[in-house]
Order: sequence, then C-alpha cells, then structure tokens
Amino acid sequence: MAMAVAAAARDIAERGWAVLPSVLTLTECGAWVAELDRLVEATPGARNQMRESGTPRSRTAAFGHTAVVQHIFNKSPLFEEVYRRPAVVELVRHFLGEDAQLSSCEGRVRYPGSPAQHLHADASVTGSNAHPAPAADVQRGLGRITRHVLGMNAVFCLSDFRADQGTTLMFGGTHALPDTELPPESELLGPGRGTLVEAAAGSVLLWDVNLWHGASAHEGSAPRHAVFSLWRRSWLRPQFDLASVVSPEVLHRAGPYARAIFGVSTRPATGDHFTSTPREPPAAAAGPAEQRARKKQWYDVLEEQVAEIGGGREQLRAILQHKLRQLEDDDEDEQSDRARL
Ligand SMILES: O=C(O)CCC(=O)C(=O)O
Repeated sequence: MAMAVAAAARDIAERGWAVLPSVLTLTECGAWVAELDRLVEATPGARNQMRESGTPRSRTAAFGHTAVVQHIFNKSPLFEEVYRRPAVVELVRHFLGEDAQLSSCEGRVRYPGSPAQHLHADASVTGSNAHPAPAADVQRGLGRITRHVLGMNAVFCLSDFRADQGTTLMFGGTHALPDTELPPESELLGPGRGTLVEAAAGSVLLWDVNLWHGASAHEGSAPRHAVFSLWRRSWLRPQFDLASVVSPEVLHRAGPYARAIFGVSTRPATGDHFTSTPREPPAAAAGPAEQRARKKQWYDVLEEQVAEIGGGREQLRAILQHKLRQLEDDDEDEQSDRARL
C-alpha cells in the first residue's frame, strides 16, 4: 500500500475520515467542472434536487442550493474514473472488501448562500444503523454496528473544500459511537470537537458512513463542485439499483470488477428456479429491433465476463449460451414472419 493510501487508511480507522491528496490533476478538475456544469444545465430539475435544512433545532428549509446530477457515470465517460483511480478503489476495498458496491454516484454543485446542513450519519440512509433505532433494539441495549465499516463516501473535490466555501464539518471519532442518536450537542460542538475539512481541488475526501458530519454554511462566492461516490458492503441494500441503471457500454468498460461495482453479481434471481444470472437492464422506450440489439450486447458482456471467470461456472455459461440461442431463434422467427407477409 502506498504511503498516502496507508496514512488515509489509518485516519479513517482512527477518526473516521481522511483526505487523499492529488487524485485528480487541476486540468482534470477543470474538465470535470465544465462537464458537470454542462450536465446541470442539461438536466431538468437538477438545481432543485437537494433540499438542505438548517441545524436540527432551527430546521429552516432552503431549496435549490445544491444541484445534483444522479448516475453521473452514465452521462459522460470522464466520470467513469470514479471507480478507476487506484488509490481510491484500494482504500474502498481495504475497508469494504473486494466486492464493494456503489450505492450511488452523483455530481453536486453547492452554490454560495447554502445554509449549514443538519448533522447526520449516512449509515441510516439505507437502513443499516437506522436512526432512530428500532425500539426493540434500544430495549435490548443494541447500538450501531461499529465493529466493521459498513460503507464509505468517497468525494472527489473538484473545487477547494475550505472553511469559507461551505466545506464539510466532521466530528472525528463519532464513527465508533454505538448510539444511534445524535450525540449531545455539548459533546459534539465543544471546542476542538468539529473539524472543517481543508482539501485542495483534486483531493478525495473519504468518510465512514457512521461518522456524524454535515456541510457547513457556504458563505463564499464560488460554487463548490464535487462528485460523490457512495460505497456499501455488497450485502447491504444500496440507495439505487445501479445494476438496472448502468448502461451496457459503461458496464462493459468498467473492467473485471464491473459486476461487483454495479451490484450485478448480488442481484436476486428472477426466474422460477435459482440461477445466478442477473436480469437484463430494462430497454427504455426502444423498438423491438433495438431492444434485441441491447439484449444481445448485454449477453455479450456477460459471456465475456463468464469467460474471464473461467471454467468454474459451467452452469452460468450454459444458461447464457441458451439465452443467445433464444435470441438467434427470435431473429429467425422474425425473418420467417417477414417472408410470409
Ligand atoms: O456537501 C457536503 O459537504 C457534505 C454532504 C453530506 O454530508 C452528505 O452527502 O452526506
């Protein structure tokens, strides 16, 4: 493990968050910012997707302060880098395992004037370590799972994350607290307890999903650009069913870990008997010929990946071959239908 990665791994284990410097060059940051701005303009409603609220006490709602572009890996090849940068994936897999899965992946532009976000821990979002804890768990004295990391955020900072630009406020060490309730503010907000992250553009900011944190008020003048990639253990429910979202081309390009990254390998079977074959992604509003072409492309990707896995998956190989034969039969049927007309 390279020194910077090892130092970040130590920080995450000890205080729950870390900054990995220089993952992107400034030139890359410029290109990502331009692409993200273009996508925000092109995405109806992007500017109103995220509703930030003030502190838990004031709960003042403010709308439209952060623009969000969801599933950004599908929208420009630039963002496929999110799961390719070696230092980032090494850290993620170090904590979450080789089969770590993306839970969501979005571009965000946080505009000047955004109020402080309420303090929260992300682990409640998808049900693990829910907040508030189920009453039965509280009665039995069960708290959050803190023995191992359940998920991580890896935020590609495309702008400087600074105190005067609405950076993230972190409460180091709170990832290890077993209580699912927000710790008393006196404990959290005491002098020296919260840290406003300083991370230069090009860094990746990572945190354990159990850590209490929140974006601070953005009192600066420039929008803050970032790409948020949220990772989970493969056996946790992710925020999005990315296996049905990812385009076949993006999946194909994602390399040997593709099926783990997008949760294809952990999808439940849908047939009337168990197989490990995933459902094909829905062909959105396409005609029959295009649907067949997409299916074929999807099976080609799977076929190649099965070939990479080797001979241990004979059954899966047989299923795929059967599906390919079905497609060929469909084609023949269509041709003979046409000939009859
Ligand atoms: O925007 C930020 O600085 C923090 C965002 C955050 O807390 C989150 O997405 O969970």
